[in-house]
Amino acid sequence: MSLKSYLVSRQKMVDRALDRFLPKEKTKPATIHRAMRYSLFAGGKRLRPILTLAAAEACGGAAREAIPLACAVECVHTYSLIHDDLPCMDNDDFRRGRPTCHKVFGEGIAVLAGDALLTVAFEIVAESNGWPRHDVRALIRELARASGSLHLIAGQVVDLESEGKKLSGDELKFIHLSKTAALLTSSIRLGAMSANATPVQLRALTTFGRSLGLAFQVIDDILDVTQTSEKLGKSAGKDVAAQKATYPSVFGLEKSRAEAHRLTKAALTAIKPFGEKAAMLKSLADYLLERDY
Ligand code: GRG
Repeated sequence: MSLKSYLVSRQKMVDRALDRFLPKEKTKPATIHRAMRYSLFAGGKRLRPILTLAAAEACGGAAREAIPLACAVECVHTYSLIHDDLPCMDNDDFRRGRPTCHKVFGEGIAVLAGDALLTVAFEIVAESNGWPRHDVRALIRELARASGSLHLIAGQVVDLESEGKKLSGDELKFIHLSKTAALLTSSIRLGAMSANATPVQLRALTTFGRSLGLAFQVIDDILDVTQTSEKLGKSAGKDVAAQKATYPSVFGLEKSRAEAHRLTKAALTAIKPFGEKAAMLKSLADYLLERDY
């Protein structure tokens, strides 16, 4: 299967399942369910849930077994975007090609829509059966750690506290590892866990996820300076305007591009032992690197 058909088929699978897991728009109180669905179905790339499915397949599992975990990860990701866009955080008006949640529903409902998406993510994971090597507790712990104050929230805190400050390369890497790579790595690990992955498989995919997650953020930083808002579906040039430390601002564009290549290569080396079963993970990593910049 070509990467394009894979992406389309897996996006549809994820969207259908998300629609089943989320309360319907008219469920009372309708405002909150409309707001949750507004952001969740706003046209995200579904990168993280697709990585969950591809990792399950790389470990010999079936995408349908991994679907609840894939949906849970997308709910956490969407919550983080809604909260990140709030005026008290990054203050953004535009996300996934449309006005941000708080612009449409107001700040109070946007905060609650984020809270509700984070909560429903754990409800979805809790409903899965678990697997012999990875029980439901392990799955919940995995997602909780990636989303908590040592990872996703840690990255956001340091990011908030660093605005306008000059950061070292290590400080920048900490933000990127926490804010981006942790949830992306967990998406992959959860997929592997749904295929009853061995410790060796899990370790290899963790290395893959960490390098891919960092590469993804370096590329995202590059795109923020090289692309238009229209193309990105979110406000371009925001990092520069907010005097945020980014890979290009700390290391320059050329070094950032070289780093994205190096990290992608490291990611690909980690999944070599999976052979053909990891073909989609490999294509996805290549595709992310070659995003139009
Ligand atoms: C509010 C706890 C909390 C965390 C916010 C996600 C995040 C942390 C901030 C958003 C800004 C940012 C640059 C995050 C890094 C991760 C990233 C590049 C998110 C965008 O992911 P994509 O491109 O988005 O996969 P779509 O819309 O396609 O899902």
